[in-house]
Amino acid sequence: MFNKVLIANRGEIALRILRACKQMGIKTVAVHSVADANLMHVRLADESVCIGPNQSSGSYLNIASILSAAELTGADAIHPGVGFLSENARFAEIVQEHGIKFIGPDVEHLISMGDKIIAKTTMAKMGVPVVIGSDGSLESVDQARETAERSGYPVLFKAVNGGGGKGMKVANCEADLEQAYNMAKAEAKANFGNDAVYMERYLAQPRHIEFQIIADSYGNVVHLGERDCSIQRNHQKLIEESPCMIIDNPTRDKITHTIVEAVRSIGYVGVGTLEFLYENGQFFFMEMNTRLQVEHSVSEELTGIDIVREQIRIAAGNKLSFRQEDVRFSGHVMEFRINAENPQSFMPSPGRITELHFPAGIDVRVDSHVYDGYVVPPYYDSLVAKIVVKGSDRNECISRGRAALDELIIDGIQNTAPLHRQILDDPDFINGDFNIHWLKRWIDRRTDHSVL
Ligand code: MV4
Repeated sequence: MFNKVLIANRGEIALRILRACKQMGIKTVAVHSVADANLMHVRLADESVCIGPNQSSGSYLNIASILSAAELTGADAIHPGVGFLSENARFAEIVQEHGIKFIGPDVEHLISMGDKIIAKTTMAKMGVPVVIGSDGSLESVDQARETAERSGYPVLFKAVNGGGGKGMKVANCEADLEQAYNMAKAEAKANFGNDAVYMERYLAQPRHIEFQIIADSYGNVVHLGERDCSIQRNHQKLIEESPCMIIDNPTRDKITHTIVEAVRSIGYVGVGTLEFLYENGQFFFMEMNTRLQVEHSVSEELTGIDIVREQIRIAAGNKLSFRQEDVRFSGHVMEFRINAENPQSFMPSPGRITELHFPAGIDVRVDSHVYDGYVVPPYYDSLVAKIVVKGSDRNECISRGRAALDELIIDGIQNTAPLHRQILDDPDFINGDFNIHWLKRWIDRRTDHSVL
């Protein structure tokens, strides 16, 4: 096992990783920006190093600075957490070249799954269902027209180097095609410096469902079920839940079997997530996240498995500590992301927390780094807490969610808890009648009413 792990991240996830290390008897190094000297995990770590200025570009994204800290403290592994350098193949490569273990997959898989076309082609070859569309990037508008004819309208253009939905353009019919193609190319060029685009059939009302997998270096691959992440706004997830209430067991068994075999075939090692769109009873693979995710807590509560601990054990060359048959999925879990934002306008709301009380009780978990008097800095992601609740079924889970949100007190800054509380009373949400566009429409409707 590792002797000392450097945590190259901040906030709640850095604290989550620190807790796993402490429980495993591993020493910890916290690295932080100037603004983050007062973070809870910095205080709890065995050692800490300031790695740069407030802006992430000079600190949490500063490869040289992080490596110096690792060398200085004699860390034998680096956990990159989520975001920042967690999927950066160059970082992983440099870390390994310094004889330090990168707690994540091989560089090869960071590269292949980091390329959306390669990821899609690879998964399709392994039998994972993908959206029909072009084979790789499009060479001309004529090729786009032929592909659209074959796939069926509506179609969607996506930037090869894109991300976060930027530069996506829908063409509903042949008359729209040329303009959509040209606009997609122009936006791709402007945003990503590469005008290459590809095409997929457009799914109008899908849910976003992702599957958690864990693979060790001995060919053992297990899944921890799915998370329905459809409640999102501008590609920021607000609520995640498991299980997805509209998937039945035969459907789940079929897709998880395919995923596990695909992950084994490509020789992937580590934790990962396969993201799908789900519409009319069918799954379509979108991309693979080759890292720990913020919403991993949902799957942990559903299964009782410590995903971060397993991730660290696997990186150290150990076998998975359980088999698929040992995994028990019990009850229903929801995670509410509490952000330091105005719950109406979603404007960031940094500042000092003047009073703080977190909910607790049976099956109520709060993942948070903040404390009474903590100052939320304006420089980073505004996530301040994840409230994760479990019930024996979805209704009990919702009831516990309402009670937990009612109990939460965060004074001094605005936060998104009131929004979550309202969603939990919405009939569509309660009935499971939603898709990836539901929250935007719900907010627009609510805003219209409050003007009147
Ligand atoms: C799609 C789609 C509909 N049809 N692909 C947006 C970001 C990128 N990761 C995938 N995205 C989408 N791809 C096809 N063929 C709709 C989206 C999409 C979306 C996906 C997941 C979560 C939120 C979303 C919000 C808008 C659009």
